[in-house]
Order: sequence, then structure tokens, then C-alpha cells
Amino acid sequence: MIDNAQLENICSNFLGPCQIQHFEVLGNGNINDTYKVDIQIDHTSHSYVIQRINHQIFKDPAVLMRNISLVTSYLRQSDYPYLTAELFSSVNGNLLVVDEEQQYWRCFSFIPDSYAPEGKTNSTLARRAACAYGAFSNALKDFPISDLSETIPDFHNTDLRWEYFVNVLEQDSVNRGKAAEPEINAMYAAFPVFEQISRLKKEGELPVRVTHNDTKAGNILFHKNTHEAIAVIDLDTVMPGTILSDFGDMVRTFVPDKYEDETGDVNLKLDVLQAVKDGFVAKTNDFLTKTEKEQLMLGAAWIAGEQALRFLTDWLAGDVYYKIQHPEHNLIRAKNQLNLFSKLRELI
Ligand code: GN1
Ligand code: MG
Repeated sequence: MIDNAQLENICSNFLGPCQIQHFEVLGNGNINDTYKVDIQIDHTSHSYVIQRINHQIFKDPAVLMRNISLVTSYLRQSDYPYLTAELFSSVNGNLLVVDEEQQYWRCFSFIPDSYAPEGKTNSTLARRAACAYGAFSNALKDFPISDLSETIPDFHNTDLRWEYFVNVLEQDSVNRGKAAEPEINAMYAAFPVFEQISRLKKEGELPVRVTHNDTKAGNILFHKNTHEAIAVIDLDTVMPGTILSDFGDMVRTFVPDKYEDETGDVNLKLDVLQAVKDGFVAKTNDFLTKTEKEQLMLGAAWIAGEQALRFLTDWLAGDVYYKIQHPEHNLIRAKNQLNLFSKLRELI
């Protein structure tokens, strides 16, 4: 855990000499470390978001920042009706500050009076969120896609993720294979859905678009009084992809009645599912192809299945990717996502 002095040092690099009045961990990110800091400037308190980028995962933080700058400038010049967090440059004019431990830091404006729901929302909030994610895709539909880099190459290449899973399973380096037998079998049973997606991609049926790639419930900010959606956040994985994964991640996180790391049977909230569909289609109907529209629910099952694959692989590999709070965390997440996958598969 970071202390006040360390954080103050980072902040000073962006904002000039300053004193932190208060800081707290923001959100439930599994990869980066995010803090909200309150700073007194000219007798007024200002809030910022300070974030340490996990550069084991985002291997080229400069490229990541370039993508985000390009996309947010483009959105601000379009008629996209939502807020975008402002990035601050360091006193040396860089969007990144590298500390003495070679950790990469960045600073955003904090969007005031906002909250992120993380899931378990009602259909009104889900529809508003889906409209916002849909408007995000719509606003970027003519963005010059070749300007964007892949911040994590092959992020939704499930074929490669499958190969990695099989390798990890064969090696079983931390001897966890036996304890996960039912989940491993369920994973194999999910494979035909991955094959279907892979086939559609190979046949050119899924146009490459600018996609967000992390359209979960926790990445939408709502206004705390009006409960209107006000911003799409976490643009780290905005890169070329298929719209099915953006629809899929919304369904994966808004529709179940459990958070992704809760135990117990996962049930679908069908009114919320309808709201996600309605909101997203309202904003994307004009430009999605017939196949994309027909395959949205395949996308939902795919993304839940792929997430199960990622959590299960990480558990079998000895928890090398996601942050965990306890030893069984990734296995519980995998069980939850497999359960969700089986429910979504019935709706394809
Ligand atoms: C990670 O860190 P966070 O919560 O924004 C992951 C997503 C997963 C998500 C599962 C770069 O996102 O792909 O869907 O955890 N991000 C990366 O909660 O791998
Ligand atoms: Mg993210």
C-alpha cells in the first residue's frame, strides 16, 4: 500500500508542490492501482485521479497514453454527449511520470459527483449505461483505426488464450489441476462457442471497429443525484476489435445477480438484459451489420466464457495476472463465470 508521502511526491510531479489532504483507493481494478487524491490549492480542495499503470501487462505505457489522447481528443470534437476525464501533463510536459522504482504514473481530473456501480444495477441504470457505451462506439465509428495501437496484443484472441490454457494445464506447475477438474471439464465443454467466434472472425463476418474492450458496469460513471450516465472511463484497452465483445462485457457484468467473484448460483436478470440490448441497439443500429446484430448474444456467451478461461488459467498458473484477495479468488471467479456462461449460452 502506498503512503501519503509517496503519493504526494507523484502528485507534485504533475501539479507542482502540493499537500494531500486525503486519499483513498478508487474502484475495484484488477490490474492498475487507482487513487483519488484531494489537494488544497488556493484555499479550495481539488480532486484528482492518480493511477499506477501495471507495465507487466501494459508493456508500452507511452503507446497506451497516445491511444487515450487520440481517442479523447476525437470524442471531444465530435457530438459525443458524455464527459471524458482530462489528462494532466507532468511539469516536464509528459503524460507519464516514472518514479525511482520504474513505476509509471498518470494523473486524470476526477469527475465530480459521480459513482461507478460495479454491477447489480436495475434496468434503468443498465439502459443508460448501454446507451453510453453504444454512443461511444457510434462516435468512434469513423475514427482512423490504423492510428491506434494494440495496447495488449491479441487481447480477445481466444484461440491464443486457449493454447495458453492448455499449456498451463499440461505443466500444472503449482499442482492445482486436480482441484479444478470440474471447471476444466466445463471449460472444454465451452470450446464450441469459442470456435464459432473464431470462424466468424476468419470469415470476415465481424468488422474490425474501435472498441472499448472493458465495458463492464464499473467503467461507467453515473451522476450521484440524477443517476444519469455521465462518462465512459478506463480507456486503456480501446483498440481495434469486434463490437460483440463490448456488448458481451456489458451483459457479463450488468445482467447477473452476482458480482464476478461471488459464490452461489448465478441467475440472469432478464429485464436488465433487455435494457442492455435496447440501450445499445438504439445507439448502434444504424451502423452495425446484420451479422453483428444477429450475433450479439453469441458475443455475450463468448465473453463470459473467455473470462472464465482467463480466471481459470490464472488460477492454474499460480495467480500471475489478476490481483487476488485470497488464494481461491481466481477459482471462485472462474466458477462464477462458467455458471454465467452456461446460462447465457442457452440464450444464443
Ligand atoms: C481487468 O482491471 P480491470 O478491472 O479494469 C481486465 C479485464 C477483465 C476484468 C475482470 C487489462 O479489468 O479484461 O474483464 O479485469 N483488464 C485487463 O474484472 O486484463
Ligand atoms: Mg480495465
